[in-house]
Amino acid sequence: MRIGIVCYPTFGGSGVVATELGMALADKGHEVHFVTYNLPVRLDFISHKLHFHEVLMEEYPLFQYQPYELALSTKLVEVVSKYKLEILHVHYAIPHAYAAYMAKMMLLEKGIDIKVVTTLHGTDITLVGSHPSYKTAVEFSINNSDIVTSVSKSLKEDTLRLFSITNEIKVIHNFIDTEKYDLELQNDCQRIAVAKPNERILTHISNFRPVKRIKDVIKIFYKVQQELPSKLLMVGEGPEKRNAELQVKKLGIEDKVIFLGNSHEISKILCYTDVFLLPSESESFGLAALEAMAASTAVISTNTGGLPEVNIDGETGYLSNLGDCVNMAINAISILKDDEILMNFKKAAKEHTKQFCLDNILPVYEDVYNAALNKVH
Ligand code: GMT
Repeated sequence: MRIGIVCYPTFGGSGVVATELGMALADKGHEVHFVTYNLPVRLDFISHKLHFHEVLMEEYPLFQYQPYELALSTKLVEVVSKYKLEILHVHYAIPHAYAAYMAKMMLLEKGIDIKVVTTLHGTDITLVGSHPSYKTAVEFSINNSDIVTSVSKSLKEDTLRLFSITNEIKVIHNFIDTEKYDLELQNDCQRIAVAKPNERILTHISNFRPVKRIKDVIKIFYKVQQELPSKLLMVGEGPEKRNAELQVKKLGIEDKVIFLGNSHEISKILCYTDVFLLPSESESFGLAALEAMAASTAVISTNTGGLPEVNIDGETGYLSNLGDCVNMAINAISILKDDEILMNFKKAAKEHTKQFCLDNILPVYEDVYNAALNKVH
């Protein structure tokens, strides 16, 4: 198949899923064209079946905000026509589903019937999409996509609750290339570079936005390090990072918290992590938690959104109510205080990721593309 993928090219979860999916499809022989404003951060040009088309913006003094959807839909018309694409798979509804709909309409005028698959990822529905400034257009683009998928049951329920949806929504969980993490675990993990042999390692990875509750990450770790020798690795960049650094300084734990910034070496960092902290306010799925689990890491998270579909309470880690840092710290300590308990949680976490492995999920997306191609309006 010839497939166009539209996504954010940044470190956010939707861009990661879109990129990993595109690379896997190309590996399987499909022709994949990424259309976005920058090269996606996880894109590895390992296949001649992978192409990248940059959406270029024109500066003009009149524009306070540049019309990205206009440039994107124009580029989509060009790429679909030139490379005879059959499917446009857009990740994150805003503004991608809207731009894809506009491209579809323009292409119909040229006699081309491009099929649009929209995957909802989370904040495009829960935080941003349902805002009165965007809601009507987001609802319209969801209802007018050929096929709509969401990355969790919880996100599907949120979408049905927040919008008037007339289209079907198919749940396809996010996935992981488990082999990549298996390989890393077999290698020497370089744990010694970040912690002493008697110290436990806790990690948080995100884009440090308010929804991730970075303050809670530090609060939980503060309690853990009072009980057990430990280190906290903070991976990522974003608006809450400066406050987190100040909080760490104020608490006097600067020697125990390491801020690593954005990283392309997530599997290497996770391979020596004992517990992953994700106390998010909302999380449609929690791809970072799944990545941690694939690296045999127990997860301490909130029970919000789709997290209970990924992290199984008392088995792969623990779930707590939003903001209950005391409970999250108690849970983390209960896992970390004993080698055997820790080992059991790590094993269970790894085992649980098998159902999310790439080989299971990829054919589901291929079926979705075939269903879209067979759709007649
Ligand atoms: O908030 C992020 O970390 C980025 C955001 C995105 O859309 O890029 O993530 C959302 O999509 C991920 C991939 O499907 C999910 O794993 C995240 O849970 C979801 N984030 C939220 O719902 C807050």
